[in-house]
Amino acid sequence: MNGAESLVRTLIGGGVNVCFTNPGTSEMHFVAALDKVPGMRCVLGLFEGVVTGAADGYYRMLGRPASTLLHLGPGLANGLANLHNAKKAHSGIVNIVGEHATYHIAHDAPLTSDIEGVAAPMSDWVKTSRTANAIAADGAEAIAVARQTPGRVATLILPADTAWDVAGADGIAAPAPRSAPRKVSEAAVSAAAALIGSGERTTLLLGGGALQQQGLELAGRIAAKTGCGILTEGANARLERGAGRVEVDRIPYVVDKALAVMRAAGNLVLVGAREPVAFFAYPGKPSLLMAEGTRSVKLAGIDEDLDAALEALADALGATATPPARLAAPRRPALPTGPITPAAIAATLGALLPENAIVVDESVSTGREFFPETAGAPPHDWINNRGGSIGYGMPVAIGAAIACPDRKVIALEGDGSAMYTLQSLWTMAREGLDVTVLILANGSYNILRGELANVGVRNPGPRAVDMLSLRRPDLDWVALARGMGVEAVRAQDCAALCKGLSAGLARNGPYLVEAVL
Ligand SMILES: Cc1ncc(C[n+]2csc(CCOP(=O)(O)OP(=O)(O)O)c2C)c(N)n1
Repeated sequence: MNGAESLVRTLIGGGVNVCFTNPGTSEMHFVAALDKVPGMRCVLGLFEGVVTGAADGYYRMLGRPASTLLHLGPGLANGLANLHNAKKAHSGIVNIVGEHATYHIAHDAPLTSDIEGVAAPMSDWVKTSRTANAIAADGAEAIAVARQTPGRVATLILPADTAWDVAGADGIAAPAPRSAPRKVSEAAVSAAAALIGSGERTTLLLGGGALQQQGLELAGRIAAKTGCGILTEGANARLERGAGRVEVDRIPYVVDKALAVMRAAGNLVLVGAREPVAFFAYPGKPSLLMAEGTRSVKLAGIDEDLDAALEALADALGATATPPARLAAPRRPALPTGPITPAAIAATLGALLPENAIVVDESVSTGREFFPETAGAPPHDWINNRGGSIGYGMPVAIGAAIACPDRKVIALEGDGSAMYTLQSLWTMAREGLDVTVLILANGSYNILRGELANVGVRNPGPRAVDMLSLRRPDLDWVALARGMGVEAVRAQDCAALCKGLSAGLARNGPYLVEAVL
């Protein structure tokens, strides 16, 4: 057995059995090993941002890392933006990055670069495996790091000679068992209970694993008993919502709207969330989205057992048996008619979302009001971009579809964002993934038009305005999708949108609807 096979066996033995790849010469032994060892699902992405984003989406759904295979420093660099998003979402990923043979690096060949340096900012752990004998143990360590609570990005660099040399005796290492998340202290529970019981308006700000059914239900009980509010951060790695679940709002993106929400929220009890911060600084506006005079208490951090923390808090407040507040009643809006507007898209989604859908939301400015209209749709998951680097949506949809083949994935894509990683469509077609992509075709970087004004630019000139336009030429999403093997349709009004979306939802495979706004 060579080092590459030793690593593949270690990955599969450690429960990492999906590999999103974009290989090159230095990874050829790893690629060859994929055929020697049964049990690894291998998925090719035609750009590394697709590969890393897919691994992020896979983790978000299963809480289990996939691996990537990336080609030296440049391949890793191409994947960094979506690794950044994955890191901000606390997704566990095992990146395997090929490297030149150890003795070749000194010659500064064209593809030589400082891979550890490239990896460091978007990884939680980086290691170069120096020998075929070491690779199994290094691979096991990478898996153990990636599957901690919360998940972490582990980047393992695999020199070509480490991959092709003969590995040690059995060549497989087992990762250290996953340790249970830390339990919160009694002091944290009593401080949170005291704040909620203080008589001042208080809100539970939930994040991470607290956004799944058990945590939400406990928060709903606490809210019912005490009258406190419940809110989530602006972007969630995965939120379980829909009819019968505790309904929660997100903090809005726009600072003034966020501040109004936070004024109403009052003091905060943080549960897997941090004190909220504005995406950007704007002249004369605060960075921290906390209303003046309000305080926060941390009940539990992202590395702690959030459900247990909420359970302890519910217990301290005598709320464990209180029926949860804010359960969303089943509700479907009527299908809209006329031209396609953001509000009409919201209603169409609310009317058509299938049960158990996974919504990957990269709708940017079009989707700001999607939540109220979809809150009463059948239970579904809602995924946001926590890193703010656009181009995450379709790759994450790939990973979610591979993680959950029995569920419909719906990717809501601003046309500007979708262009970053449109190669995703080819992978969806090749793997037959059950993803319906809805392109929100407003022909512009619409959000940035508002941002020009928000940062204080008055009367922008034609050059500035042109930098925010996707016209000259117009994008033809139906042609782009068909060119990559995905069937597609253009919708110019609500009737066509409903027909197109219904067609996508009815089939078992990829489909794209271009909604012209
Ligand atoms: C990697 C990266 N580059 C640039 C940006 C800045 N940016 C934020 S939103 C946006 C445009 C998004 O356009 P689109 O997806 O069409 O949504 P819309 O604004 O029209 O709603 C850009 C360029 C970013 N967030 N990330």
